[in-house]
Amino acid sequence: MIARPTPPPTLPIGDPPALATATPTVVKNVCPLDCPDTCRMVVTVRNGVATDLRGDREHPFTRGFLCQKMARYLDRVYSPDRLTHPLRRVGPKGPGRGRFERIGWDEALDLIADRFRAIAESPDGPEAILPYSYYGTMGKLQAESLDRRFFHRLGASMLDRTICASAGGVGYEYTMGTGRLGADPMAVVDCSLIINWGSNTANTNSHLWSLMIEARKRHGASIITIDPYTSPTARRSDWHLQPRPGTDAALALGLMHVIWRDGLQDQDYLDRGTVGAELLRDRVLKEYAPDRVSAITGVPASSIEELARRYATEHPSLIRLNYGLQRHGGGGMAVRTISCLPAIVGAWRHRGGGVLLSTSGTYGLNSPALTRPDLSPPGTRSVNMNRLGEALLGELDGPPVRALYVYNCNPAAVAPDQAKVIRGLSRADLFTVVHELFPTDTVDYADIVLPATSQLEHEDLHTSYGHHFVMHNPRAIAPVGESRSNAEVFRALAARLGFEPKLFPDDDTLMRQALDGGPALAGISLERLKAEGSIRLNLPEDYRPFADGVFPTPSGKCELYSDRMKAAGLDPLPTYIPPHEDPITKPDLAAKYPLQLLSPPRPQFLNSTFANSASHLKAAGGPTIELAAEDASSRGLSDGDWAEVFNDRGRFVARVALTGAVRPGTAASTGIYWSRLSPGGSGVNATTSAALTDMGGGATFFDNLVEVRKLDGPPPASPCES
Ligand SMILES: Nc1nc2c(c(=O)[nH]1)N[C@H]1C(S)=C(S)[C@@H](COP(=O)(O)OP(=O)(O)OC[C@H]3O[C@@H](n4cnc5c(=O)[nH]c(N)nc54)[C@H](O)[C@@H]3O)O[C@H]1N2
Ligand SMILES: Nc1nc2c(c(=O)[nH]1)N[C@H]1C(S)=C(S)[C@@H](COP(=O)(O)OP(=O)(O)OC[C@H]3O[C@@H](n4cnc5c(=O)[nH]c(N)nc54)[C@H](O)[C@@H]3O)O[C@H]1N2
Ligand SMILES: [Mo]
Repeated sequence: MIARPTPPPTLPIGDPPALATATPTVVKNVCPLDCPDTCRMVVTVRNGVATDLRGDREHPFTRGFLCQKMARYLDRVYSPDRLTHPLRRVGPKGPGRGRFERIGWDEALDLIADRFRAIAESPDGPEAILPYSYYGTMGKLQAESLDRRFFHRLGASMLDRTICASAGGVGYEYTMGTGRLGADPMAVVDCSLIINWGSNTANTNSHLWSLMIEARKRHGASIITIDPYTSPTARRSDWHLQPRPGTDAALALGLMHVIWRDGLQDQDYLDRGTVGAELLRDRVLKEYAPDRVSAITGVPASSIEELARRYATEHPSLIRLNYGLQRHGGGGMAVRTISCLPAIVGAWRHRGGGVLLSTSGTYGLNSPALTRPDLSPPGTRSVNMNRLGEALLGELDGPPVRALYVYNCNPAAVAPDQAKVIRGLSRADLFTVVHELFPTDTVDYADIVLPATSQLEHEDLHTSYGHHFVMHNPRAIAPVGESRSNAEVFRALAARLGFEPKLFPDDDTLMRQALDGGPALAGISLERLKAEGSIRLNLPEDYRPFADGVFPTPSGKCELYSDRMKAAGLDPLPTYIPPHEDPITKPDLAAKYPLQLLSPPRPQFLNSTFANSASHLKAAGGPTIELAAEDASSRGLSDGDWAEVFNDRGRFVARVALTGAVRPGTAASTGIYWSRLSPGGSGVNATTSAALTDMGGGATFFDNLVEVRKLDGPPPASPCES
């Protein structure tokens, strides 16, 4: 472990008197994780130390409980493994001990500013500097404000933040005219039929799940899950359909076939609220009969018939459409196709009915004012974050990447095609800055490490992509050690580079600029938000966004046929696009690598966050590879054996788990484990591909053919101990 910080963290350094009162105070914070639930937390602070943290009973969506990850957040805040002061590399890059030395903030910031200035003034110019971030925190101040302004003002390369939601966002937008509006999550309690489609709701959206359970208890709502993996959600559902990975669009088209064939469509809604219904009807009646769909998806034709009938007749119905099905070559088209379904049966008419992908578009926050894209010189290149390996190895157009600045992200563990990413990060001539709370896999490749504050140590403003409340996160405790927030660091770097101070104002000014947005925010001032903590947006009590059949598309209707898709060279009608690595369409590849590997997150982790925490690791266990019994026995593998999972891109080591959760031909390895703490020093992303989705430039993590073989001898050691 590098640079173990000195305990005791129970006495934070530099505790300002205002925060260190002897009587306990209660602070209401906001969970910062990249999760739709954006919970409100009640934190007790004694003598400047947070001693208790729990879910807020008074918050209508949090309803008094936290997930198993955040319930132990104080372990993280006060972990002895926290980075507590800046570090400079003194040895070679890669995991190992003693390769950093402590430096002061002034020295660290000077080193970064000097290097950035030198690169910007060189013939390569500022585009040779690449920011790399995702949503380690969702807070607007720490993830979408001064950071963006700083890199825009610098003229650095732009980053296309495509690792998670862009395929589905674009696909949904083609159909609906917006990627970010959907059914009201709070109204799921009123639904009769609930479909979790590519969504492990019980773990990844546990507060929505609790409302689903309430709908079942209150009035017998049916919970259905469509997932090739028997996730915890699938296990607890009333009905689980288990399609082959990446075939969801075909399944949706099969449902449409049955609905139209049997006259179960809502003709009035179709006439008023859609374009292209006749064309789509012709296609599905000709091409997507249940038998053919069954051959593609592996779902029995009788199940397709039954689901279609129930979906068309049991209202209100909600499809919780999430990310699992997006991470395949045809992921955008799959979301585009599924999001046509509610218009065909008129589900949008009903309270709680329709599709729920994201609610983030309801806010109308003034994002341009916060991020200032206008500061970026016209024509600045954009780098797709899924192609980090290629970018670092000089395989993309434009100047070489000479400096990388990573924050809110752990790309060495979470990005696809890990071996290539690591080769890129290992370049001795690459200047890498990593701003982090912990010594992650990415920190192992940093030249300068900066310690970051936790959510209790900085202020922030939060929206959500899974409910309709805007929230304020006050600072509850002083920064641990010398850690500083992202916003503070960008202010300091901007000052060193001589950028205009008015572009880098204080937190209150930024929050005011953000709140100066659309009608849903009217009357929500910063003062009011600070006083109340969490405020529901100005939306009608009975929020049903598309009940009247009006959509923000060019035609004003739900576009079952899309001219814009045609213009973009895509099929204007919903269709099925097989995965890039589909055993049916790629038999040669499948002969070598026959198993379709899914790698969704484990319930105890948030992507790679918490995967270094002893208590979370204890609950999670180590990396596993789940196989169908016959796929294991044909390879001589038994439960608990050590195995190597591999393809042409790379390999990782895991224990075989015969859980009965996958069908023959599919495998699952849930994560995301840190490579530096894993046997053999690599994780599941050593096998995943950097190929992109059909639209939105999204990641294809679950579109991944592999083979599995027994390890000879004991498992290799991990590079570092946890
Ligand atoms: N506990 C926990 N909660 C989280 C996260 C976490 O890491 N841990 N991550 C957060 C983030 S960043 C996100 S983006 C969301 C993700 O939220 P979800 O989308 O719910 O998460 P996943 O588990 O990635 O995928 C959901 C399910 O899709 C399945 N799946 C895979 N391929 C297919 C397919 O082709 N078709 C269908 N129908 N299903 C498929 C997977 O087996 C998985 O069970 O959750 C957020 N919440
Ligand atoms: N194989 C596979 N790969 C995946 C996925 C998958 O399901 N399977 N999921 C994908 C998805 S959905 C996503 S969203 C990405 C997520 O990938 P990442 O965005 O990298 O998410 P995390 O792994 O949670 O890492 C976030 C890091 O940010 C740090 N952090 C937290 N708060 C702050 C802060 O205030 N300041 C700074 N500077 N740092 C902070 C945390 O300590 C943590 O190390 O991973 C993707 N990768
Ligand atoms: Mo994500």
